[in-house]
Amino acid sequence: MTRLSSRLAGLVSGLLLATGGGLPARAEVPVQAYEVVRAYPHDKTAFTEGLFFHDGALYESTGLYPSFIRQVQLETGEVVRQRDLPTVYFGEGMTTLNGKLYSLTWRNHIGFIWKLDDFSPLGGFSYPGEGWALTTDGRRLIMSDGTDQLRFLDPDTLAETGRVSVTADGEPLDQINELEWIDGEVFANLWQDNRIARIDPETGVVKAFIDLTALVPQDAGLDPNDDVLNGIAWDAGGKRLFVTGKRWPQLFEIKLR
Ligand code: DDQ
Ligand code: CA
Repeated sequence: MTRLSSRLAGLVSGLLLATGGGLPARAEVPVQAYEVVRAYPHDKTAFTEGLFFHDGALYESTGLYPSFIRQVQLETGEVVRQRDLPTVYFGEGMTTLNGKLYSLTWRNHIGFIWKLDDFSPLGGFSYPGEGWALTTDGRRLIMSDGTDQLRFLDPDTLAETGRVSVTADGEPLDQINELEWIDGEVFANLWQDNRIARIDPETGVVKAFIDLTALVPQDAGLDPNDDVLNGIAWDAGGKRLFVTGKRWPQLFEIKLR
C-alpha cells in the first residue's frame, strides 16, 4: 500500500468505528413501566410549578397571577397554609432545606426564602436566566432553567457551585422542568412532554424515561399546551411517589416497576 492509500484506509476504518459501521451508535433510553396506586384530589386552579413532600406534608408552588406557595392536605387537597406572591411575580419551583423554603420566579430573576414553619419571609436572591424548578440533594439546591442545564446552588450564599448538561441518547435534552431528588437521582418533568426523565446528577445522563401519557386528564376545560404534566414529589419515609400537572383535577401516587 502507498502511504496515501494506507492513510485513506485508516481514515475509513476510523469513520466506520465512529459511526458503529452504520448501526445506531447508542442504545435507546429505556422506558420504565409504572402502576397507579391511588388518586387524590388536586386543586384545578393550581398551576403547579413546584411540588415536594416533607415530614408528612405536601407542599406546592404555582405560577400565573397571583402565584402562591402552599401546604396541602394530601388526602383532601385542602389548603393548610398559603402565601401569595406579589402579583408581579410568576412563581416557579420550590424546595426545602434546613427549615427554609426556597422558591423561584419564572422571568423575574428573583428567588424567595421563607420559613418552612409559618411561611414568613426570610429573604431573597437573584439569578441569571429563567427560573423553572428546584430540588435538593440535602446539601445543595438543584435548579432547572428551561434549558438542558441543571445548576447546583449553595443554600447559604445561593451562589452557583456547578452545573451539568442533561443528555438523552447523547443529545442535549432541554425544557427540563419540575425536579425531584430520589435516592441519588434527579427525576425531571420536561415541559410539554408526558415523560419524566431519570437523570444521573453526576453526568447528566438520562437513565430511563417514565411515560405518563395515560394519566393526562381528558377534561374539556384543560388546555393541552399549558396544563401539562408537572410536579413530582417523593415521600422518602413512606417511599411514595406523587405526580400531577398544571390545573389537573387529580394527583396520583404511582409505583415504578
Ligand atoms: N414554565 O413553567 C414552563 C416555566 C412556564 C410556563 C408558562 C406558561 C404560561 C401560560 C400562560 C397561559 C395560561 C392561561
Ligand atoms: Ca418536586
